Amino acid sequence: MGEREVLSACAFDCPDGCGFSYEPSSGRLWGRRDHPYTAGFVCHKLRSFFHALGDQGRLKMPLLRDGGELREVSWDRALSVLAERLERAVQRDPRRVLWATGSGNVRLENLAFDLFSKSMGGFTGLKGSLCGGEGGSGLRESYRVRRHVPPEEVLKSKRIVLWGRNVAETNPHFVPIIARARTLGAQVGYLDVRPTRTDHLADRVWRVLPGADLALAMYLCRRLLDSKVLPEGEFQGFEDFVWAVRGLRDREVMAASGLNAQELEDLFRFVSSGGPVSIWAGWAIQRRLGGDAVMRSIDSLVFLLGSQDVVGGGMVFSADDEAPMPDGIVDAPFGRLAPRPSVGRFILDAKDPPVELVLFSRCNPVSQCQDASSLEVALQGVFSVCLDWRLSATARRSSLVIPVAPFPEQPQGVVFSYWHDLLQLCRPVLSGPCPYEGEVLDRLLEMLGKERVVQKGASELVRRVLSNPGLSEVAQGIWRFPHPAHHQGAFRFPRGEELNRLVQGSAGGCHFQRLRLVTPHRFDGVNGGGTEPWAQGADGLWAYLSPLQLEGLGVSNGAEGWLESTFGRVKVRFAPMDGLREGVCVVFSGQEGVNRLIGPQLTDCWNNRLSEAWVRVIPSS
Ligand SMILES: Nc1nc2c(c(=O)[nH]1)N[C@H]1C(S)=C(S)[C@@H](COP(=O)(O)OP(=O)(O)OC[C@H]3O[C@@H](n4cnc5c(=O)[nH]c(N)nc54)[C@H](O)[C@@H]3O)O[C@H]1N2
Ligand SMILES: Nc1nc2c(c(=O)[nH]1)N[C@H]1C(S)=C(S)[C@@H](COP(=O)(O)OP(=O)(O)OC[C@H]3O[C@@H](n4cnc5c(=O)[nH]c(N)nc54)[C@H](O)[C@@H]3O)O[C@H]1N2
Ligand code: SF4
Ligand SMILES: [Mo]
Repeated sequence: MGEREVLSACAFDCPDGCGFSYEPSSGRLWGRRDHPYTAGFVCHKLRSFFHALGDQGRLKMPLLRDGGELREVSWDRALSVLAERLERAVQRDPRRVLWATGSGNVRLENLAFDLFSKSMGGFTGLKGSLCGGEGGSGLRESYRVRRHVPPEEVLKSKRIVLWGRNVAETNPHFVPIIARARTLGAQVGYLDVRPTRTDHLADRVWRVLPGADLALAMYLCRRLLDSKVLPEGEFQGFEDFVWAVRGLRDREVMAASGLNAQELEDLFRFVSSGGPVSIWAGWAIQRRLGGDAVMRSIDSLVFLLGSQDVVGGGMVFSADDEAPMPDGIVDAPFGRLAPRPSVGRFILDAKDPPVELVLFSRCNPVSQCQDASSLEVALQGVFSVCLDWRLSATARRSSLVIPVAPFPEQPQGVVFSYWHDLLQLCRPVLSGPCPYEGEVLDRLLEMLGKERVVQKGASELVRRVLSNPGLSEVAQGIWRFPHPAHHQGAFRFPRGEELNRLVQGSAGGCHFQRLRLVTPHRFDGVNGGGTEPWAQGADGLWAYLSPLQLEGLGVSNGAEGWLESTFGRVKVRFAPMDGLREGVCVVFSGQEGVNRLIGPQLTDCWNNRLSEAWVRVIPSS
């Protein structure tokens, strides 16, 4: 250990939750070896980020739009413009201010920033998720309390199913654990719509059509029931569920999944030939109407397999990352709620009162929210302020940009993983040119004659999180969090009527001349905060189709053209992707423009439907 080495943790929105060491004198960065999951390495994304933070071109001063252009202004000017706008809006109605947040960093104490809204009388806040909210709420219905499945339990699995979960690219520290499970005899199956690096980790890969998952899970349940498997343990709603799965025909499953009879048979044999079975589900499969039912059907499959609450078995999605949050720090901070996934539509339509000022913090919705076309229009009609450490797509369209310190330059805080169970200190390892966001908000409160409550609230939150008596120390600044070790309550099957309605709606291959748009997360960036040149739009957007489909459309590799949907049109270049099915078009997310193609429709709980999009190819003539 070097003398001046600082221990910290990565606060990116990434399941791995790595612990790292940083040596400021040499700029050396490495993964903590005493962190049970980091195993001594951190990924390229964190390295590129540190590189970008040291960049000369980094945003250091506020920018204010003046005659159409963003121009550098002094801190005093930026803050007084903002304070004046805030005062004016709040005097009329605090709900005229929209406080839009995201997952640019996942430090728990960010929650205390909502105290800013509360102090100002309650802005309009956001509700609903761009990420795993829909699937998460579904899985909470299955059991009264869900158990946490530690990743290392796969070492006890006989079958590991990566169901639309691209671990090799989005959860890299899972790779060595799964590889070890294979040496211990586990078989790995992978269901995805396109080839990925995770293919190399799997014994069997099923290439399915987008949206196939509900029909597939119901089919597998039916096959188990046909072979006279009966559920064990306490359960509810079984007969209704059986009625729904028995009503699903094989040809409907084949049409929905693109798999033939033999492939379906292989998949059934794979999951049913001996447990424990652990199924690790990804995010794209639940970003749709009924995403909760998709997850509950896979959960039902695991239940029927007898692999719930068994070491090495389980249905695992996102671990409960809100579990360590103490109550009573920030109660009812908002006067009104707007849907996070389609915030642009809300700004355009809001009345009583309308939105006149938008504050973006830790989010890049112009790139990441669905219905981005509407947001781009909406931002032309309101005063918007973007707090970010860099000039994101959203910052570039805002009226005022306030540069703030990114997580390695922030005061001590805490991060928690949605994959493993470690709570970690996230320490300041660098000093930078910009203030902490908490300080900016407190300054504004002070300018408006109010008490500085934000940073105090953040420290109190950290103190309360760390005073949880259930924590056990693993290493310096790392604790295990006491997640439930067992499910509690009877297993509740999903409602048959809803399953039937959803599966009928999702069945069927391609619409005439339309392709299903798939927008996966990139290997080389985190969401819409990527620091690589591609994420800044340097390379333009690439749309991938099956080689045969490209040929059929008369489009050559590298040719320019357009993708068009009901909601927008974007310029792309086309390329073939081997192994992609016909009727599918892949454009990576995390880049400005992609989400212009996706519409505003939400699920019942205001979660996103990012996985439900259709596009048409328009070749350049
Ligand atoms: N490198 C990297 N890592 C990340 C992130 C990142 O941006 N980059 N983001 C982080 C975040 S916020 C999240 S939520 C997670 C997401 O982690 P993942 O869930 O692994 O990533 P996704 O790209 O959402 O979807 C996973 C896979 O589902 C496939 N897929 C799409 N539609 C369907 C479908 O209908 N059925 C099936 N079976 N498969 C389908 C996609 O092709 C993709 O390979 O990753 C986290 N880690
Ligand atoms: N089409 C499509 N769209 C998607 C997805 C998809 O798969 N397909 N995935 C969705 C998912 S899973 C997620 S989680 C969302 C994520 O979308 P968002 O919630 O918008 O989060 P990020 O894209 O990570 O954007 C983070 C922004 O915060 C900034 N930032 C980073 N650290 C800080 C900080 O400390 N302070 C401040 N003020 N800013 C900071 C970054 O520079 C970046 O501009 O995107 C969703 N959008
Ligand atoms: S982005 Fe994820 S894998 Fe990379 S260092 Fe951070 S937590 Fe680890
Ligand atoms: Mo996410």
